[in-house]
Amino acid sequence: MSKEDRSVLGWGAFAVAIAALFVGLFALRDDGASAGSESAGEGAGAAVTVVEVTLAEWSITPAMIEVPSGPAVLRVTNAGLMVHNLSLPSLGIKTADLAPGETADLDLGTPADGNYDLLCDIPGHSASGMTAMLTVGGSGGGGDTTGGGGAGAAPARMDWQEMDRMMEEVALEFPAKTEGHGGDLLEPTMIDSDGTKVFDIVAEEIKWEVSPGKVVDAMAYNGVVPAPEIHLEVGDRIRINFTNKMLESTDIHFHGIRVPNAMDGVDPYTQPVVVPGGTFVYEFEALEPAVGIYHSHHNAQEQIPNGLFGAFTIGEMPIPEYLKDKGYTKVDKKVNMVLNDAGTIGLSLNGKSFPATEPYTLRVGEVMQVTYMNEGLTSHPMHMHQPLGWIIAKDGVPLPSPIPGDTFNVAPGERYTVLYKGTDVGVWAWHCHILTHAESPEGMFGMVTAVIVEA
Ligand SMILES: [Cu+2]
Repeated sequence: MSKEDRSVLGWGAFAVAIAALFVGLFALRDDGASAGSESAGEGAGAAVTVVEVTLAEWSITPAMIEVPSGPAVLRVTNAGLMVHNLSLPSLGIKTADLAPGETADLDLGTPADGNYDLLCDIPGHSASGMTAMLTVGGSGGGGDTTGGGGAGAAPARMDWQEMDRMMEEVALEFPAKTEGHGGDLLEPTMIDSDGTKVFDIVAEEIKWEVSPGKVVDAMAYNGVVPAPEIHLEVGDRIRINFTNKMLESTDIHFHGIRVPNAMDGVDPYTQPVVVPGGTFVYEFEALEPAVGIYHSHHNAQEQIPNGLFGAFTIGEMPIPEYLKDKGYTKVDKKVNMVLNDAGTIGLSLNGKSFPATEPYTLRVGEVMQVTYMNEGLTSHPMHMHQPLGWIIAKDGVPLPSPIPGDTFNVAPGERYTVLYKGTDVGVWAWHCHILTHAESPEGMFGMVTAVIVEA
């Protein structure tokens, strides 16, 4: 009783659906005469109904689609800014993931009369509102006679006990176990005789479990999302032996790291593209402290959200004197939190969606340094219920004086380094405050975790 209950039947949407239906039918008559004649022997009812469907953040328009009995095609256009698809789970069919501006036909064949849920199955998107309902053969030709059915079709409200039960069920799963853990520190494969730290990085297409049972086609460096963190000290030399084992070309850009132009990873300008099976060697010196990211710079709007990102840090961000005076004398725990909202992985913290996100523990008086890194396509105001945070660095540049807050808005590409000191005991929620990135009528999901402060 979930999806249909959430879709709202507005008469406007209904009219749009009907209009789209007729446009589709006429279009078919215009160009489909010869194709139609092939199946003319099948007689009446063989005409294919074509309905235009538009995807965007966070809607499927029209939300109520009605087609007569018989063969039907949904012509799906992604008018949004992110990758979306249109899935009809009960028939096991869906479009490919559509980039912004792309159109694809979803051939329904000849579906049985009845109601079908439609949704974008990219994680988080249906919960954010990308659902619709398809009715086949429901009202037939006589629109007026459905008046009686209209009462039944009115959006029923989910009963509150059911809502509470689903929310509690998800909440109690946290922290749920899933396969794979990303973001751990990467050890050099070897140290060269001249002291150069050598790392091997392999880009591969993998299966990644985002939340319990939700396994997606991801792209990953060294098999995990986020990629393992590369950490250097100022003055270190680094050599990265990079191999592309994916089925498409790629390269690596060192976002926020000072490198020679030839190492900037922007094919075809600074290097040749690394084709499937190809390799490239990145080599440079760590010149100054940095809080950066390494990620793809090729088909990046897909490759990055699908998983090709990892932290790249050099040296440490200093604790401002102002905070030292307030008892922030040393960092006891360091956390990178990579934010994502798109691609196959979708709304997630460090490659996992609630309840599979990682909780963090902190004792009263201990200081946790968190670096938010946004590798998604939209901003995320990250909110911790307790304790208060202080921004000490923006994009790896120490601030002259720290900025306090309980919510820090992190735009795509930005990194904020924040200090939190354990203050009041408890399990404190920690989530993105764009609420559709964190909650749904079926419970919390996506960009939610917790910090557990112990005595
Ligand atoms: Cu968000």
